[in-house]
Amino acid sequence: MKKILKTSVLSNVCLTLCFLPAFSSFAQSVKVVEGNPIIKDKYTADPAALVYKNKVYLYTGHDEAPAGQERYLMNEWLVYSSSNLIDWEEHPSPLKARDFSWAKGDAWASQVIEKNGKFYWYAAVEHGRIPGKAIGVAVADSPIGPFKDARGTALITNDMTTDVKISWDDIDPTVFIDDDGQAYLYWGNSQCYYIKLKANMTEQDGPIHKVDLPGFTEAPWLHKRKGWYYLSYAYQFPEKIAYAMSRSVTGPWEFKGVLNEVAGNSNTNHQAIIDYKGKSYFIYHNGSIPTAGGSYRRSVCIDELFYNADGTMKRIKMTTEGLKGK
Ligand code: FUB
Repeated sequence: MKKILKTSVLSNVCLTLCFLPAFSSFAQSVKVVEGNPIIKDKYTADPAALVYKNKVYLYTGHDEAPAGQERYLMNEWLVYSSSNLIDWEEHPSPLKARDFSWAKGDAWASQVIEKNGKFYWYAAVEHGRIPGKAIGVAVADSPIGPFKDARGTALITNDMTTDVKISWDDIDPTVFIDDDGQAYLYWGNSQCYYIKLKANMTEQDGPIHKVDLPGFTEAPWLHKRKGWYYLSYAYQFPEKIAYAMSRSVTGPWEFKGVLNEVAGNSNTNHQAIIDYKGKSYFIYHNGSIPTAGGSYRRSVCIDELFYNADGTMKRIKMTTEGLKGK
């Protein structure tokens, strides 16, 4: 039987819960939280969110660097689900970097999308043989996994993109399926790239294209609303989030300026944008857990996102209260 805690009495408490037959997996706990950050018992980063069957699935990286270590230590991804964006249920880690047999580690940013009842997870990792970061694809029959490598090889490797002379330009995949069913993968650091995906979601269809965006650092996120395509991304460094708009998923993109300011004491910001139950939300990370929070021990937060009548987005107001009481 599922137990529910009263927020006012037992905040930040994990409970062992019941068996969830629908997904053939054990739910580990319910996070009863107040405000931002929304996950307080682990450091979480690089949020991606999926709305599926009236629930939101939140996929994050897991910052495991001990206090004082000023570099990323990320071995696995985490998944949480919620029906109200306040109470988050944690599920077992559905994917680790080393689940890609060709990868040697670094569970960096990722995104999951659903197509025809299957869930495709595009994730950046460090390649074991081809120097640099790479993007793999994992697949599952449920949004909480278990996920398995869908190809046995990387979809994108560093030697496929030679314009930028860094080894980490092939990171931060965002995936989007347009109204005609065509899927696109955007990604990049310093240079933004995109490809079309074949209908099987696991293969490249055609060449790699470059997208020129002012101040592009990394973390592209594509979404569409009322005939406008939005390409938001981490801008400059330390990162703000800026965005561009277009009438086509492949551009041309018109730069619209800053959407979110530097997120406190984190030099990265990494956003996801969703609509859920009639409202829009901006999900990002900062370093706001007081013990050792910072650029390498980050925490996922959610605040509301509002649009202007002309389709542009209003500047995000990052709050401590988050969605509590809304
Ligand atoms: O988490 C590792 C890297 O930090 C991500 O790939 C970037 O988006 C930044 O958040």
